[in-house]
Amino acid sequence: MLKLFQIVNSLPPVWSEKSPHGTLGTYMGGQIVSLSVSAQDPEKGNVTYEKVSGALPPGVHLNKNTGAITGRIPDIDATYEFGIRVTDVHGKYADQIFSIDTRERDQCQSSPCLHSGTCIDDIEDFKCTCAKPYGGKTCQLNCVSSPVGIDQNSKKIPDAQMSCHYCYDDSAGVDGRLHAPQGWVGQNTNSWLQVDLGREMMLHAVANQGYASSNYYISTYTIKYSVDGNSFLDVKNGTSIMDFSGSSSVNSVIKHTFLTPFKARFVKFIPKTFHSKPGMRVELYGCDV
Ligand SMILES: [Ca+2]
Ligand SMILES: [Ca+2]
Repeated sequence: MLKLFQIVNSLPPVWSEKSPHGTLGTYMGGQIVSLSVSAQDPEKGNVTYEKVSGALPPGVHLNKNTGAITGRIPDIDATYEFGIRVTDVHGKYADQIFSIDTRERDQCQSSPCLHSGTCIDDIEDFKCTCAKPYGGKTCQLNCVSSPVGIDQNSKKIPDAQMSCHYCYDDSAGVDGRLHAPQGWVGQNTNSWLQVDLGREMMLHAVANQGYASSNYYISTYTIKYSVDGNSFLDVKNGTSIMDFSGSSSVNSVIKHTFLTPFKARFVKFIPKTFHSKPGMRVELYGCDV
């Protein structure tokens, strides 16, 4: 009977005048916040807090026992409005609307792009448009001197991604790595050595050597490239297909920088003129896109 009397006569909690009603402030993306809302029950009993409408910023949470609002502010320009209900032990409640303003942070402010790259701000991120020949997240790489890793000494490109066509004798695609012990050997100008980079890259340069232990080397070769492995384009010098000079001896490394860097996943090396048999070992230089 006493309990029933208490429930009927229990007054709802009252939002604290000291609590920052309405807007809880403006915060920058990435900022860690620790705010709170509070209400007291006239009967001095415990109260709980619950969001009953709207939305808190993603990553920000309300503690139902303490009214604490904590978390990491999202990197976005927005106003989040939400209703919180405070309830006493008798089920009596009071609602209040709150809001939090968030501001996208300019991730370009610290000038993260190197070598005259242009920074573009993004959500929680930035993108660099790099000046030639630089690449990488912050334009930190010189793409002309960044090997993709065909080289025998790094083998970042797995064996399964090296192939060849009209290979001479038991020569295989994997033999075509720069600094490989022997080298890839084709039969004629219908032969080719192919490298699948595993992903699209922006390619800036190429290097080749001849076959190591015989006098097989390529005098000139052409390059075809593709993003899908089906339709290939020629690397051109203006309107005509570019001839790349090979090594004049088997072991010297001859490197060429492409006039225009190109985006590709598959690259074919095609012998055009050669000494004895078309033998070669290759590396490409470039950056991820
Ligand atoms: Ca009460
Ligand atoms: Ca941003």
